Amino acid sequence: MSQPAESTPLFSQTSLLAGISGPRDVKSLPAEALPQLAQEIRDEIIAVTSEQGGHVGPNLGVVELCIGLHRVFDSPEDQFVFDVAHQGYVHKLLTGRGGEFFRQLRHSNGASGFLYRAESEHDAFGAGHAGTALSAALGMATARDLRGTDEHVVAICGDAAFTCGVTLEALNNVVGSTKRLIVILNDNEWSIAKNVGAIAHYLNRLSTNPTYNKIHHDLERFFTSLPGGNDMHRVYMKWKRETKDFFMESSLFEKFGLRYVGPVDGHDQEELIKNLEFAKACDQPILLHVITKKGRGLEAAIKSPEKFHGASPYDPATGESTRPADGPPNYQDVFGQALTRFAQADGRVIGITGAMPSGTGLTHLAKGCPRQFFDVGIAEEHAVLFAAGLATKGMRPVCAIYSTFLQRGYDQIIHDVALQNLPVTFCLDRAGLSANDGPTHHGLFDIAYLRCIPNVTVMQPKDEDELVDMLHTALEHAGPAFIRYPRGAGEGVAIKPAPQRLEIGQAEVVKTGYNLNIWALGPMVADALVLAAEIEREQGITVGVVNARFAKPLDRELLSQQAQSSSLLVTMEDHVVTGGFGSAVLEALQEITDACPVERIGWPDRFIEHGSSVNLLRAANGLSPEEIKGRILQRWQSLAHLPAEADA
Ligand SMILES: Cc1ncc(C[n+]2csc(CCOP(=O)(O)OP(=O)(O)O)c2C)c(N)n1
Repeated sequence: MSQPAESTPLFSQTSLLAGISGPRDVKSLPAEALPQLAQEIRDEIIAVTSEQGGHVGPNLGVVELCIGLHRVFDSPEDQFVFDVAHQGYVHKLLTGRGGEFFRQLRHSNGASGFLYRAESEHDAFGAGHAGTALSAALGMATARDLRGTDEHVVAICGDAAFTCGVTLEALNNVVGSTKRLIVILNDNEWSIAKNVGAIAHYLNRLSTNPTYNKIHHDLERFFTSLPGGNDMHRVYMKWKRETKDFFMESSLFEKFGLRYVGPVDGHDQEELIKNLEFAKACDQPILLHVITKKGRGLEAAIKSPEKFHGASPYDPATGESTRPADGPPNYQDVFGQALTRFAQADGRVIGITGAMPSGTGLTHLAKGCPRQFFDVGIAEEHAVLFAAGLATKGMRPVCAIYSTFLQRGYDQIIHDVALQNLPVTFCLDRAGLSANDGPTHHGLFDIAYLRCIPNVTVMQPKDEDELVDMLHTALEHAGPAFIRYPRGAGEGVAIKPAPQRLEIGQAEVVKTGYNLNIWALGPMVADALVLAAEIEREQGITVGVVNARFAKPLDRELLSQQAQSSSLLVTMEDHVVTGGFGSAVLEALQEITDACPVERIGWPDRFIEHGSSVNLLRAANGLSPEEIKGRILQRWQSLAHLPAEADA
């Protein structure tokens, strides 16, 4: 494969990138300038991500591809649908979102780390979850056909997108939906970790055995170039079908009705543009198989593709993190290590991840108990159903899936796990805010979408030691159990040598109060203790704090006792208020007693943007400690007719 001019821009000493305010500027550059543009884009991505963190590897790999797309097609009339959309930085830089906006990538007021329809008319479709591009693009192409317009629709999918069921569902529907659709398969062999499964092996065979494809592609091109080319091509394809691939095996994609072209070197700009032109002229759905190198242009990223898929700030020279975590261990590592201990002690314990071994902490299990570890690819529906099957045979499966991605497995949770009351444990990392990533990644809905399901237990630990207790409890429990916990570091508490089995549905009083009591879930317990101490100091009101532990089942006995004796109950959760833990408390109280008012503290009923930090986003959404205190006191004062503590 040819190398781009990576270290010595030849065309000009002045910045080409600075002169790009939109796709028209990309088109107006002479072809000889494109290597320099590619180099400048890589430099900018490295400069910005080394400061802010972000998806380094995926973006460095698609520089030539995105330049090619903007040279050949006309965005926004032609529409690019990027799968996951974590590789959208180059597209952003070429569509007027460079400069300071890009330098503030993933920060409040800066560019989102994903594509976002509200951010630009060039973002034809927003994303953050994998596997959505092909279906969405097919919908757009079909709408175009029905409306009688003639723009191009291009889906850009990574190789791991083809491990998603939804991508395969879309593939199954291409024939019969539209006659014109361009699919770019951006194949770098990596998901976040190495891509897994039979399709990954198949793509690997296709890309490492280019001879067959080349002969086939050359023949196709030859027939297309003859007078009446498209007719000749159709005759050739018909012949190929009728000989039942006797002479030449069709690619998998051809069996789904897409013309297959590739593999194409995704860093050879000229070749890439030629192939994109060819795809543009094609009068049937076409898949262009483009081979790219994740992290191209940054040695550290090429050496460690998994670390540099999404990296925290780093030193570009060494690849070392410039903000090493020196605080308490992350929840994900505490979970991964504890699960490994449980799995070592009990061969029935199985860990399952949907393509996120490092993010979920399951790399610990993969190392410690490889036979009890399964990476099923980006296939959350399958992960849940696979776990259900394992559970029917007496195994104790644990699905480690981020809160937001478990949304994919919802029907399987209800229909396959809960309805059959199977003992599957779900560990939902990133429950709460995932600040820099934004709305596609915040885990703010899981309590609401889970607590309405019969048979399930939903819990959240106040710290990492309680997480281990909860995992132990869930593994001993006879039905489905969900444990949610936040991104990042724990509270810094020691892990007990032997875990404690918790009583399901029993809360813990961590501070005794009088007639104002806060019921907090998860890390909100620590916040509630600080708040309680402040209110006591400033207002002389004794405030109790309960570690709720369970969003379902609730501790109705304690709730009932406190409802009788309290003037106000406050609930605090890192979740939307709508349908969340506070709503569960309200519903329960309505059945127990009408007497006790409840103030619910949680995220408001709107999608929360990306932002520089959780604290900034809290402040922007009325959830700073001061505002929470203000709300509680205001509510308390509105209840002034109730006996004050000293008078009672
Ligand atoms: C439903 C869902 N599950 C998991 C993820 C986490 N995730 C983000 S990117 C990614 C891998 C994507 O690989 P690929 O599509 O090949 O693109 P590449 O990064 O290699 O360019 C995964 C698993 C996700 N975004 N969505």
